[in-house]
Amino acid sequence: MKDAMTQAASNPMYHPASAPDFVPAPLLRKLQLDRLQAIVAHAYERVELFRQRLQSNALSPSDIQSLADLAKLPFTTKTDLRDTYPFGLFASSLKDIVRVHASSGTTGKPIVVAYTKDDVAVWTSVMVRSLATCGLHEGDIIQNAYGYGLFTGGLGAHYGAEGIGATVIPMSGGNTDRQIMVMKDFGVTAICCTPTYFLHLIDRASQLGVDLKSLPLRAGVFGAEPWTQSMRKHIESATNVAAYDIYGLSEIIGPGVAIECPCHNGLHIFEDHFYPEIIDPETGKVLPDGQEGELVLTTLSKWAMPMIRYRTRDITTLLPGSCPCGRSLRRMRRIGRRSDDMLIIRGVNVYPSQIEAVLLEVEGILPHYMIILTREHGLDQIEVQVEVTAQVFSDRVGTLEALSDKIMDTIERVVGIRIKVTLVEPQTIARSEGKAKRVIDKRG
Ligand code: DLL
Repeated sequence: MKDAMTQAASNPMYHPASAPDFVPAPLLRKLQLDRLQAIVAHAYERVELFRQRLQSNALSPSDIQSLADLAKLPFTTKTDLRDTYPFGLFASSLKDIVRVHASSGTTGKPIVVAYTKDDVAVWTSVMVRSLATCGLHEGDIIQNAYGYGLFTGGLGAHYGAEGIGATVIPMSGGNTDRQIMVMKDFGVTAICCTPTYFLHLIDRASQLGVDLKSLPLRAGVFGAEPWTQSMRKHIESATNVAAYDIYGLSEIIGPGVAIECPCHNGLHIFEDHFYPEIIDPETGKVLPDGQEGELVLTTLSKWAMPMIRYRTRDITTLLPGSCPCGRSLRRMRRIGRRSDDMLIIRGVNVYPSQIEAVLLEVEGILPHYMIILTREHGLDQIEVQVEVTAQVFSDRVGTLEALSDKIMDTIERVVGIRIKVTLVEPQTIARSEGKAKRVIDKRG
């Protein structure tokens, strides 16, 4: 242990908060097993759904004698969170819960997640370790442009940035011109936001005549949606920003489940808190490292709402071999796609089924619609084209506009972002011969 730590500590990028990233694998596995046994026992005692599932499979917490035994336990899915809405999976009493967040469910209701004081401390610690991995420390000025609110991005990055001792500018999302002004005037050294929003900031800064290369901005912590190597190249050529990929999801904790290191070859998972498995999404069978499949995560140290074998729907691979940075934490390949139909628009999770549920409630609307995604100036745009009856379509223009405004308002209330709605004549939307195609993604 001493050797790995001494070696790590001599690296100029090393931050003391990163010490747990370098714990030798055998010690890490032992810690994981201890934590797994404790959390499974806690969930069994406190969460009815989990207890019933184990009992109906003739299992009990004492069946977990090794990390491999985890594969005996049933999966948890987003549907379980929906069915127990809002507090049914809480494993602590409300008096011990200091925070809740929420994220999109597959229909109208969000899914709710909870944290005790200790859970918030764990979350802060993994965010501190994430930012430390990106080379940030005391003295950095971090502009946090993730949305504050029920979304975990804002407060997650905020606590991490404060925890590392940096100066945090809690900008939240939007108000692009002001973001650029602050970035320039306050001497911002790092930014946290979705990668597409940063592309938009680059475009807007250029329109405003602000040369981002002349600013002290040197690191970007980008996540909450898939992005690509070519986006990284674009960011790194237009600015002096080293772009780091950060991954997380509300159900597990929020941002800070995994982070890229300066080697930029996969994201290190904070395995001492989140145990990863890769499964075949069709059969549920656990796959060995190196094979692509769906990421399943188990929280090892979250008490308010433990998640045992949560099916993330995110497709990735656990990379075999060690990373030159010396971290013992396993890496996953960046997430490029999901095994379900969830779309991520400007960092907001959107299910086509949420949009459909709103449309089907409106009189005069036909069940034929298409969701069209495009990207303009780096920002995702989403439009819904939906057929209306011939009678509605022949109404006055003002009536049609009022109807589409009403639908836009309702979708915004349900989904959380404003989506352009265009009403079209019957028979305009292409009919499909097989499975209905509801989404055209032209974002490239
Ligand atoms: O997006 C948490 C987060 C905030 C992560 C800020 C990173 C930065 P949710 O809103 O619950 O939580 O959405 C989680 O977003 O299952 C992935 O499909 C996707 N996602 C998150 N990070 C990445 C990433 C936050 N780096 C869902 N690359 C996840 C690709 C990502 N997809």
